[in-house]
Amino acid sequence: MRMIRAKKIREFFVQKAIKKIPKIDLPKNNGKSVSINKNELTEKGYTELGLFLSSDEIDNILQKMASFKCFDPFRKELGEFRSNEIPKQVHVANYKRKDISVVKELLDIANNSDILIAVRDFLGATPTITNINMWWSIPGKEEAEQAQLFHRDVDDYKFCKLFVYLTDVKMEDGPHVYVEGTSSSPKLRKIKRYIDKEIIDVFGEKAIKYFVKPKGSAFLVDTYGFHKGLLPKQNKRLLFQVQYSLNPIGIENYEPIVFENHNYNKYVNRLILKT
Ligand SMILES: O=C(O)CCC(=O)C(=O)O
Ligand SMILES: [Fe+2]
Repeated sequence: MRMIRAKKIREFFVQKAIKKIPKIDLPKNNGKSVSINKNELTEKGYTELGLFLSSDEIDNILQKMASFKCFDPFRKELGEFRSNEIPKQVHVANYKRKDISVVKELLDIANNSDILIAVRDFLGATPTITNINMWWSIPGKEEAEQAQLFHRDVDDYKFCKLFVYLTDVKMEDGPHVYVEGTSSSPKLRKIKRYIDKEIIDVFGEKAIKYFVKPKGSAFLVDTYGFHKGLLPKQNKRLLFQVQYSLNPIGIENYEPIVFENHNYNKYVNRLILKT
């Protein structure tokens, strides 16, 4: 049975990893200023950044993404398809990292100074962008699958994810769901997908937070704590996500792309952008 490590052991590995990470002066004044409560990220496991993108900024991003195809990471045999021709079996339709990584507006978000500084303080070391992702969650499915069921992410000893909604997300549109306080809880250490009852029995219904928010809203989440994307019933949800970690994620196959004349920090971006 695969288990997550006890808190003290995890903390030991975090400190060991931190010692090897170069201390870097992160670029200042990159992008808009945003106030971030990093203590809340540590204590509750999430913190909200409020309305981060305007409708016009989102439209511009969608226009730039329009020519890119999607794929279902759990049904690779379906191949690639456009976002307006998603096969009916598909629960989540992801864009490819190499396509997302050419959109400057998205790299700007990932490299926002205030976000990088808050994440550095949370991690205790210079962050590495270990994933940059965007996907549609599709309504009308019978049953939740994969990340639509409660789980902990176990990608590294310490990491967090930035979520930015690119569509309005009401309760019927598959909000992100987080169980408050579970990023520091040693309970339920077996690595598996959990049904709602198992989570409620241990943490209580009140700990469950639904991110019902308008498009443009952003939040940082320590997804080592329990979370899921609720199966959407009504509308499809588009999410942009950036993952920040201490170390590269073992199972990822990184193919950094060439991006001319950027001012982003080379170390932070080394897995996605060629130096
Ligand atoms: O779709 C969501 O809201 C959650 C997805 C998830 O499990 C993750 O990003 O780690
Ligand atoms: Fe997850």
